[in-house]
Amino acid sequence: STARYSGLQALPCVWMRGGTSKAAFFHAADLPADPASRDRLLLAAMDGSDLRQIDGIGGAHPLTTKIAIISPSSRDDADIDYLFGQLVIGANRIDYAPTCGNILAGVAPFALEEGLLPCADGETRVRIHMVNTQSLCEAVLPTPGGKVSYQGTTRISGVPGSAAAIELRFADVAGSSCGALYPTGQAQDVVNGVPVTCIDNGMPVVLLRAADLGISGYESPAELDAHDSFKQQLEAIRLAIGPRMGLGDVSHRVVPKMTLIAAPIAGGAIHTRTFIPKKCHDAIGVLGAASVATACVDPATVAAGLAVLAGGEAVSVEHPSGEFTIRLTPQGDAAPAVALIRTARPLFRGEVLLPRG
Ligand code: NQM
Repeated sequence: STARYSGLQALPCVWMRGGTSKAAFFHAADLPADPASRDRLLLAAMDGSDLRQIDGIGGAHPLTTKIAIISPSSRDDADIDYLFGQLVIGANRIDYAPTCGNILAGVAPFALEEGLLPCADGETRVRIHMVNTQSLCEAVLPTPGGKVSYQGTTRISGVPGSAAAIELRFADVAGSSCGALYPTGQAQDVVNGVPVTCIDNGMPVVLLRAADLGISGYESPAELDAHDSFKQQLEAIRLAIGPRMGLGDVSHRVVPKMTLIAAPIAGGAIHTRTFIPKKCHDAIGVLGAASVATACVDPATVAAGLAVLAGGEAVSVEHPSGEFTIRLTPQGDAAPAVALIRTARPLFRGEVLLPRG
């Protein structure tokens, strides 16, 4: 499936923006079936070893060095399988523990454009099996005249301009990685003297009140990234709680994400700074936001007293570059169902070239 190019190996690839992230999309069929050989190829394509990723196409930031591997679904209740990989820059490894809800927004356009399933006339629903967490998402996107449409009036914080809306619906993502909505068995724990809420409604997240760590929670991401003692304290809490969340030793993993919360300042429900897990996010992840929103509607979590709930199903999560609205629909005793809007766009289609062997 790969072709020669002046002694280099050529691998078909689509570079895609999904929400506020970017990823290299590959067909599983174009990659080696053996995971070790596959990862060697992907790490060479992206450059996993260098912080600037100078010898590959990765974007030298966790949000722009992501990988999506796509195939027809192995499940009867899904159309497409989506395996997500987070390249850990400089560590030369790919973490398959979490999924990514931003890159998920690009999966349906990729699958339709690449002919993996047909487009309906009007709108198309694509049932996506998120292989990392073995959970399902239904993506709904406009396909007027049986073609994917990227133009539209939907704006999302962190992306310039407007585009067509892609709706993502998740009925059952609680405990996606940890097995339970509250992986430690309770809505609050105390770690190294700091009260936290560990929650997984699609993404394992640890919520902490910024004030409990001696910061306001309104600092810029750059300011927080430069605050060494604070970041050491945050990482110590993450390493201590990871095993109690059922994630094992998380020293080389990108989960759990750490979200600092503070009172809202822009009409939303909560204000956030999220670490993924060591670098501060310029916005917030999709399923990370879903987990944070879910914590906000439960008075037993550390968000109680800070979260301002407007009533209704929309929970607006404020972040450094705007807000992210998560729609939470109650489902009896189960965790609430999650729905949200993203946009996505293919940026480049071609072949990534690799040294042979
Ligand atoms: O939480 C960043 C992103 C993400 C992941 C991260 C995401 C999600 O913004 O589902 O979207 O948490 O590392 O792409």
